[in-house]
Amino acid sequence: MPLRPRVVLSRRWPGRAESLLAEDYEVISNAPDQPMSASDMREALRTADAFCPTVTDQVDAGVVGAPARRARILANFGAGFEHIDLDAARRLGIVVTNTPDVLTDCTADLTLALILATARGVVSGDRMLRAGDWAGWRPTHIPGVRVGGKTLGLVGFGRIGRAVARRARAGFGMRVRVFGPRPLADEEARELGVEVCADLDDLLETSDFVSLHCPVTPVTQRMIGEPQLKRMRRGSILINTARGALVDEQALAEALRSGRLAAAGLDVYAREPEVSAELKGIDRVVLLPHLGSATRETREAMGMRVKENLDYFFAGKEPPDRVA
Ligand code: 8YV
Repeated sequence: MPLRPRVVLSRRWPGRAESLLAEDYEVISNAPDQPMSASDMREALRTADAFCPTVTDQVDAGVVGAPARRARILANFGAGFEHIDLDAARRLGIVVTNTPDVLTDCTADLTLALILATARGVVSGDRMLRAGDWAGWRPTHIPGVRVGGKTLGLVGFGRIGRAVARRARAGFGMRVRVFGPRPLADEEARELGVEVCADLDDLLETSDFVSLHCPVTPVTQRMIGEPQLKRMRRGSILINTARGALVDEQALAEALRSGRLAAAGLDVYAREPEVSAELKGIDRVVLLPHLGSATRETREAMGMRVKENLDYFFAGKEPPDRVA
């Protein structure tokens, strides 16, 4: 094992996380903080012992299979890892890790922020006031919808989905219905205070708010398309803090224009950082630039979680968050 393994970071990390990493590793940081090209990433794998990508890096088979590769671990800075070709990594015996848990609460908080923002005109009100269009209080101004007592449907019920359910129930008195790939025992559902839907259609047809909390896989890609949007209640709201590729964005724009959906709150997009001009043209959509985990505390914790995985790996032990 190298004395101070060389680690390449694909983007700048918060200063504190970079400094702590540098105590035990030779850290090659990305000073310009621009996304790395495929050839930059291949070079990183050729010259370093570990590479730490983020969601902005397409670590595909061409990158993973870089000739004369030295790196034996890809320690992702982030929970989602659909941008890494896990099969190629497995074939080549490269370990892949991620950073679950540490971003659960912040991503759940942002989900609630989008629920409230879309339901209560938080962004449109701000926009109107700054434009000088506020003529004063009146009973009919920006009538939002009440969140308490409404039904929230959670598609995917892992760590983040559960954290959203807790907040929505305890904080806002919402009824929570869930649908996910793993069966939920009746007792667990009772304990969590959620109702289990028979299938996705059942969830879509019975929810006032639908919020997505599942990873992108060949099965879930574009799982919310025109037929699914048509099943949603008239006047309902779609929230997505998971991945843009789960949604057919053109069909979503159409559902908003037709009035089937009252609003949408999005933090993620199919082709980031591009955002569809159609969606940008619709006022009732609140658009955020992928901020789910964007708190100082969480971004530092993500860096520390990457370090923990590297520490285990370079000590010859199984990293705690190994995904391949
Ligand atoms: C991260 C995320 O900041 O962790 C995830 O899956 O979506 C974000 O909150 C991003 O992925 C960093 O790689």
